[in-house]
Amino acid sequence: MRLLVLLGLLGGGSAAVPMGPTWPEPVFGRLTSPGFPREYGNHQEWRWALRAPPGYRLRLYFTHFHLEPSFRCEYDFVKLSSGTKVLATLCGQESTDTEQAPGNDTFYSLGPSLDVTFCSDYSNEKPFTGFEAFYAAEDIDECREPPGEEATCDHHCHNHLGGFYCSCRAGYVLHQDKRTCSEQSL
Ligand SMILES: [Ca+2]
Ligand SMILES: [Ca+2]
Repeated sequence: MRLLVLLGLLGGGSAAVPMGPTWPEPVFGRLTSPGFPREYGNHQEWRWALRAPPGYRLRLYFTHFHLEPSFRCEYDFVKLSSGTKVLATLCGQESTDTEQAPGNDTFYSLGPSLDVTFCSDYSNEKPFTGFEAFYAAEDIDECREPPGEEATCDHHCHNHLGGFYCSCRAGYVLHQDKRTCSEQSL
């Protein structure tokens, strides 16, 4: 019997990795303007369509930002959008009343998609070195609802990577909608 157990252990050691839920591929990377850290050219138009697994969002921040400044960023710009919603249009080097530069801000997608566009116009008054940005997918904490919005769960909310689930206090049962708690009928 003991020998069988030992053989079993040895066999297990060489067996394939047990099947389980597949971990989402890590999503992360670096984006730069063309030619970075050298100056970027005129007439550039680049677009990156970043996608996170379901239940995740994308976080992006800049480690370098130096674009031609212009009123409302009409000349050269980096635009961040999620679906049809524009999150930011960025240019220059420092924010002013009418233009936004990223500074130390961190940007988050709404849902799993983040589109980054870089455009330059036909001229630069002096050389500009462009941008460098890093992004990564991170879990959405569904249990942290913004103030003023209805709670995700009636009673207890449990966040996990890629999703969440609800549970109820003793004496209550979870409704089929997986969010509502109703008193247990005897
Ligand atoms: Ca320009
Ligand atoms: Ca989650």
